[in-house]
Amino acid sequence: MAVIFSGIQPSGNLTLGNYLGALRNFSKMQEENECYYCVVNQHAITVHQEPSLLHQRTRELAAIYLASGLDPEKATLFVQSEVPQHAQLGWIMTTLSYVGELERMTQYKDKASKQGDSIPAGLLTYPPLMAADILLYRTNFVPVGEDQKQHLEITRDLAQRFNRLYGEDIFVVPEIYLGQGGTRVMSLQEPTKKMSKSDANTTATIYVLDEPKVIEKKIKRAQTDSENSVHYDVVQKPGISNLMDIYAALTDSTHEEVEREFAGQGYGAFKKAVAEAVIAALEPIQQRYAALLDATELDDILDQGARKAEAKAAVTYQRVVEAMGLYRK
Ligand code: AQP
Repeated sequence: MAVIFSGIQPSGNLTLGNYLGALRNFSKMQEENECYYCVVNQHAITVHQEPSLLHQRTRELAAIYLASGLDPEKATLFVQSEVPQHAQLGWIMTTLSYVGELERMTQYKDKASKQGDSIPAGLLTYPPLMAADILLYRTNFVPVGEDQKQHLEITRDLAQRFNRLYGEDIFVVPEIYLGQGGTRVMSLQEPTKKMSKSDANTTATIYVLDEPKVIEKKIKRAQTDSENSVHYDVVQKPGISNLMDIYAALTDSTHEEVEREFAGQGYGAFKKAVAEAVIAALEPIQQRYAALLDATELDDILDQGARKAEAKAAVTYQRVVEAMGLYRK
């Protein structure tokens, strides 16, 4: 069985980007693999989080994981801060990282540019913590969105660097798993920018928990162009191409098939179909989510998940500290 690890930050309400880029692959993978799925709250605090909101969103995100089909009998679901080896190994991976390679990360550059003169150091050291998350479980595949490719590359570099220095088989070098299409969902209002939970412009983002009427409205108002013809061209028609990506991902079709389906129809008909496809995917999740959020079962699942994750993480961490001479007796 291959080992799978992935995480999502409780840094805002989950978006359609998080769903298509990551979440929807998770439950598919649990059938035949050993899966670890994490609420990465220590990554979320690389920018300021209001404490009560962070607490609430941690629980909400866990409920969304389950509502989207994750089965705690098959996959391990846990909260990052409840497994101490993440922060411990994160520090070790930070000591192995070079400032230059961290400064080259586009996510760092994007997020740092919004922080004025006081850039939190955690934004820079986000990738070594992510590497630790993944490497602790001897992960083979990491299902993430295309935006995380660069972080996966650095994880692979750090694993190889560590193995060269301290012992060839301590870390497994993981592969990225992009799922079909390698979807990167873009903002509905600025389609050259990725759709993000932390985008202040809420009309640019479809949230997993948005009501159908809201979804319809946001898609209707999505930025397009004046051509009124559904064809794929990311440079000239980023808005319509983004909607085509979303529709293709949800209906398992290619861009050519989407173009054929909507040939001769204007953007109005196309947007209506996109909204219907999004609603059909999200409505069942929303219904299950409501029942899960307040159930004590959710705490039991997370308690048990943390214990299972720690049992595995502790084995890798012990090998790491022994290999490095980071122990006394
Ligand atoms: N727009 C996107 N398209 C495809 N995949 C996406 N992901 C995020 N946005 C898109 C994927 O969702 C997973 C979880 O992401 P994360 O919570 O770790 O952080 P992120 O990538 O920084 O996501 P956000 O929504 O943009 O959060 P904020 O605004 O807090 O930074 C990852 O697998 C990611 O690829």
